[in-house]
Amino acid sequence: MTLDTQRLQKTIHALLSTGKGILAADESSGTIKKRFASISLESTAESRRDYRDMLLRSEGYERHISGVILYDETVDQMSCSGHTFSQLVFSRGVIPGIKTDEGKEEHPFWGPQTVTRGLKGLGERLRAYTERSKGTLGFTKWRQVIVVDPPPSDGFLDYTMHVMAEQAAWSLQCGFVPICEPEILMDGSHSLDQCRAAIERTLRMLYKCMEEQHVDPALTILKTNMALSGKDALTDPSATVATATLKAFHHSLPTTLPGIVFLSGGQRSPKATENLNACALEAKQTNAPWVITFSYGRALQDDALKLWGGKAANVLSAQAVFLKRARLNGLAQQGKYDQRMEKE
Ligand code: 5MM
Repeated sequence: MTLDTQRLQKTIHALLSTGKGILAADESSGTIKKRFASISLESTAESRRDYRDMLLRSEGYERHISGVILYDETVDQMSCSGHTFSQLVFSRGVIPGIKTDEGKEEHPFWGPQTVTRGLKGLGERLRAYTERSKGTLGFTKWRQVIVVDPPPSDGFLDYTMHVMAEQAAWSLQCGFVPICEPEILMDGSHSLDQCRAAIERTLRMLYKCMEEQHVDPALTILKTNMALSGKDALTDPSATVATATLKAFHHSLPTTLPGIVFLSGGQRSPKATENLNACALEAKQTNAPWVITFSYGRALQDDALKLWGGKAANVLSAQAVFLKRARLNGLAQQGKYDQRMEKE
């Protein structure tokens, strides 16, 4: 198989540009319904279009955002700009990508762990995405969630990371940079150290599976979480988070991996920014060979969603809040964020 390595590397380089990160706007139908319920808005094709229109037509977001992860419906949905969303994003010099997993399913014996589905017919779906987006999509994203306590079994990690590696292989073959997202969940009352151990075990397994399937990590991006205590203990100091997170990465990641993009996982927006800043500084101090940046969903969107509230009259103020979060995270990516900036 011959890969278009040059195109893949160009996409990786653009996605990992200094001062920029990725917007995760790939909420599935069930998730966006929940998000809209929090502002008492019904989730319809029209309300979803209006919401994504608000975000993706913000003036100047391309200064801080290098890529946007889209959901199936959004790829060729018409935005109010008269272009499809994938074309709209692309026209701003931002790379659109697509969530390729089809969500999680219970396994008869592995509960509470669940297994991500979506491999069946993936090659065909990817080729269709190229057509549907008129060739604008540059990357894919596949997410597997992992519960920390009780700890995942080796068999579960082996199976799910093999599936993740296989979707990466299909993505590369179809010309997309695979963003692989093992998300160690914050839910529960586990300690930060239990989380760190789960990150290390999962990532070691992921790159072992990639090796077995001839997937070159240099052509992929990792999306994962920081080492954090469970949601019941959200007071972890940023410096502790950064030390544990980078330690886990140094113990488990290949040096050829180009970059890591963090998910926010339920952290409050300013905390996610503060922790990213600490991780960026720790990465420099420990000579980490990877670019480290953000690929937040909630931590970029929460404030804007609340302010928008489904009302056209609030679009400009919601866009301003979204831009502020994107800008502050862009600064945090460079280790230049200060909490006082929240008040500016
Ligand atoms: C935006 O949320 C994404 C979609 O989740 P579902 O498939 O459950 O609807 C999710 O994949 C997202 O890309 C990551 O979890 C990062 O989002 P957060 O909110 O954790 O930063």
